[in-house]
Amino acid sequence: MDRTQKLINFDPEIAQAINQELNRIESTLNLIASENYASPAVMEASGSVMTNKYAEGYPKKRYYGGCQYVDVAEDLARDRVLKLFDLNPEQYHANVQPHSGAQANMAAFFALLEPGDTILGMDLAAGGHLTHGYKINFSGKFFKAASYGVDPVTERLNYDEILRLAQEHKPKLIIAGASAYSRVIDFKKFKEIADAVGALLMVDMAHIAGLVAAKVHPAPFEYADVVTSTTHKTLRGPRGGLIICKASLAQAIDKSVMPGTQGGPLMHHIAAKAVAFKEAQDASFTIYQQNIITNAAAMAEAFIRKGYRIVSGGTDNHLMVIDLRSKNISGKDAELALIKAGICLNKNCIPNDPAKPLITSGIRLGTPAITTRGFTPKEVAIVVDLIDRVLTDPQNDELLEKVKVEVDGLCKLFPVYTHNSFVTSTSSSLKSLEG
Ligand code: DSN
Repeated sequence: MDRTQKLINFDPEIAQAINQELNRIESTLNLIASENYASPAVMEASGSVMTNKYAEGYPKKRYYGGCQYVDVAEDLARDRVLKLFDLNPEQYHANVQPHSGAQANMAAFFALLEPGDTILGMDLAAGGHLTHGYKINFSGKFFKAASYGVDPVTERLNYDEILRLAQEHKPKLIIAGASAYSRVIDFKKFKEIADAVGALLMVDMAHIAGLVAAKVHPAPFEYADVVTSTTHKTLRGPRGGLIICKASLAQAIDKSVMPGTQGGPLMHHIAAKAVAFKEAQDASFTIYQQNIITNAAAMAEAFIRKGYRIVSGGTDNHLMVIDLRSKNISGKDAELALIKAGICLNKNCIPNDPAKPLITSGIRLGTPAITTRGFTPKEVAIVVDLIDRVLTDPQNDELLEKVKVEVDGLCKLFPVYTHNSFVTSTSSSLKSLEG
């Protein structure tokens, strides 16, 4: 009896929920910019017997016996992630234990800062991350958080203004990185600003880690003291976090992860991270990342042709935020109508949004997941058409049902996991969309 059948027999309710989630994945267009589909190999490792092992500490320095095999997994994960980003292990150190991006950021802050120190990060409302100083997050409660936004005209980072804010607030740490910013981030400029005010620089590259690995977005490592990331967005691994730092900070970072902010590491997830880092070293991964950008650019252009306003006028990366005010629909209502039609994305604030955060004037769209499915600009044009039809007549249930049928048909042509399709769709990403 295989593992799935055992679960069905023992716990049909959970087995059914998992099966329904699989069906949702297969039949929904996923445009959530921070999600992706992990490979069967990644999921095999994360569902493995390594879930059982307590391994507080680090390879060969554990507080528990019997860690010889999980040590292999953690050593491979640490070595592979440095190799993936072309980093010399004598100069850089990786910690692959953070359970999530938030945990990675918490550990990094507590390694570099004392409670009450000042940090300067991107405002959540302008496209920043929750853990970069939002007032009701730990980062805004333990630290004095100042924030920068985007230029009101260009809707891009204004490095002169960030410098001015850094001079005003004198932060001990400046944080670069965003969750809803569609333009290249200039890490060199951030380093110059940090140096000008004597601050440390942390880069949270969670959204763009896959793009950085494939060298389609500039890398932050030579400029940042510490780089944090998640492993499940463009990087397409299991859910989780990681930290890469200059070798001189290795001890401080390791101590801050365990015992500072975490206990036993999730060794099954660390094994799965190692698998994902191996996958990301394959030539097909570079082409996949290039295809994500090609698809995002095609999507932005198609929306602009239909009269939509993209925040900052377009995208250089895997995502975009659309300002829906001229379409007379809120982000919340757009999200609700689109999900009825089988299209999944999230409402999102636009810069200086007049609407409340649970309503919003915009939506955020990303191409990592549909590109994993094998979509090309041809399918992207169809997706934009479907979205436009929904947003033009969001109360029309008959139309939403009709679009849902078309979404279902499109999804069936590009299955994610069924019939070994993951192998097919990833190998289809071997083909450059620009060629
Ligand atoms: N919550 C994640 C996102 O969707 O971007 C990271 O902040």
